[in-house]
Amino acid sequence: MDQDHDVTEHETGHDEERRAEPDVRRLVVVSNRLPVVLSKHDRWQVEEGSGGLVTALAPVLRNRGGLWIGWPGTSEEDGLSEALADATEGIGYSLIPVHLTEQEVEKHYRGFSNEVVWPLFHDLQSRCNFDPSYWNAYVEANRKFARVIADNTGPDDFVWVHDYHLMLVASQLREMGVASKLGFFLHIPFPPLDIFVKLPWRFEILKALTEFDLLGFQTMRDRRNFVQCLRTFVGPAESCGRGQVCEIATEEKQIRIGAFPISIDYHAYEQEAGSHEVAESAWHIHENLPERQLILGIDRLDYTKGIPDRLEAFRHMLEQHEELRNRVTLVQVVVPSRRGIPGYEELKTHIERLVGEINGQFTSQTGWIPIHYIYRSLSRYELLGYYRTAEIALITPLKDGMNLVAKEYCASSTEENGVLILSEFAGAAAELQKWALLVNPYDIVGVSNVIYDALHMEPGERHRRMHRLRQTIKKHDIFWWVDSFLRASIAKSLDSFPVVEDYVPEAETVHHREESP
Ligand code: GDG
Repeated sequence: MDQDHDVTEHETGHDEERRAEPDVRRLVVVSNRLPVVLSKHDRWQVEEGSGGLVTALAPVLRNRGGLWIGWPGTSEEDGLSEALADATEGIGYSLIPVHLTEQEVEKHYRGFSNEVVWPLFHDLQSRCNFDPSYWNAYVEANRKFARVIADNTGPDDFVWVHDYHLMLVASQLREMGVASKLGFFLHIPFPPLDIFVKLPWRFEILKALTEFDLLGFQTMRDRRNFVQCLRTFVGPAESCGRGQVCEIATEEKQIRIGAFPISIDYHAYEQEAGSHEVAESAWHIHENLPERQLILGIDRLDYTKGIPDRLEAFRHMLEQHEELRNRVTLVQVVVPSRRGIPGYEELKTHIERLVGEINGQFTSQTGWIPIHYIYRSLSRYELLGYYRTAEIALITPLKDGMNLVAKEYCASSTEENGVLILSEFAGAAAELQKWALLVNPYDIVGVSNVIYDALHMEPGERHRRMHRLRQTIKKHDIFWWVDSFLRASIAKSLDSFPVVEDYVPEAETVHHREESP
């Protein structure tokens, strides 16, 4: 496993600041989805989302003329552009929609993004559906994004594109004559050569990625995989530079490639975990599960998260250690996700069958039920209540770009008595390996043994480990992440985007431009 991700201050790019770079006026963020929650009653209501990315990027966009470009999450266009333009005033940056038809969403988002790239990049090639019509839709949808970017940005803007849905955008922008600086961050892993090689469009994707000026990956392992694929399919590529960011030169181009492990708003989690509402939620959880150690699993419904293997490991532990029955409860939260994509409904059925079997096997006369299964999204207070209450977090993805739940659990463990059990194959393991208990999620006996060890860990050791985990995450939080990406790409730090005095939202102008062909 990858042991080599250790970012030091020196490597994060104070040198970057010294590079002479053109002055960048505005930040333009592009992601598959706009960071808003839309609902329609008589008219559209637009609420700003609350994810980590929004929290981190909003301050750089707000009142600085920033733009966020993305699909609004609906194919219904009536009145939507106006509603988004109105929302701009409230949130302080422009929301610019990329309209996709139902057919495009089907083939670009559900098809190519989630039935080809998602499984392949998580090393699960047997789950891929390499339907050629998905590729055509992916190219077309990326072109639509590129068109909207080209129409709404100028040469002084820095365009930061996010994730695997939009890997072709830079090459299409260059074809359209856009010369602005372009950065890209991949939130999911980049697979090793022998897996990537299976992709029928491997050459096109690699070539397109090299049109970005900076490519960001979650870990050194992902970065290394990318460079190896580049050398194999695009040709000799010289690399130079040590540490987090390196330069790589192909025959045609020079690009910067870096590892930037994404993180969370540590202080927000720490503070909220101590709030009255969270304390109340934690109290209710304890009240219903008295005198038991709580093990927590929280995941989107996804086959990459390793939920069935985790349930089997828990079953194995209860089989081996009768004395733990009645004394330990696994709370498994599964958040509904990607409805309509093949495999997800079957996974849900599989998980629910396993939960039923295990509960049927062990539920006792005293009323103890080994697994509390929750299939819905928790409110923020509930989520933090579970983070604060659980003695152990059991996070065992088969592969994961980073896994933010692991970091959120630690930030919320304000009493520093929780134990983090973490898959070797989560990106977070590279940073947290020294203080988490690492497991191979495929090894059911091994995971079962580690759960047993965690349940019996001395308070002193729990505290020591959790303290170090929290320090690591605190030091490299989401603001550090944005900062190091911006420094590496445009030699600017988070707070060097000037607030525009007398800022007037561009809602009107943006709206008209977006409507133009
Ligand atoms: C992708 C990559 C990478 C979960 N349940 C509830 C809830 N959540 C929130 C968590 C966390 C987020 O969802 C899940 O983030 P993860 O990082 O764990 O996983 P992915 O969704 O797969 O994200 C991943 C990430 O991008 C960022 O780069 O780390 O590897 O796959 O923030 O808190 N939130 C609420 N209720 C829930 O029930 N409110």
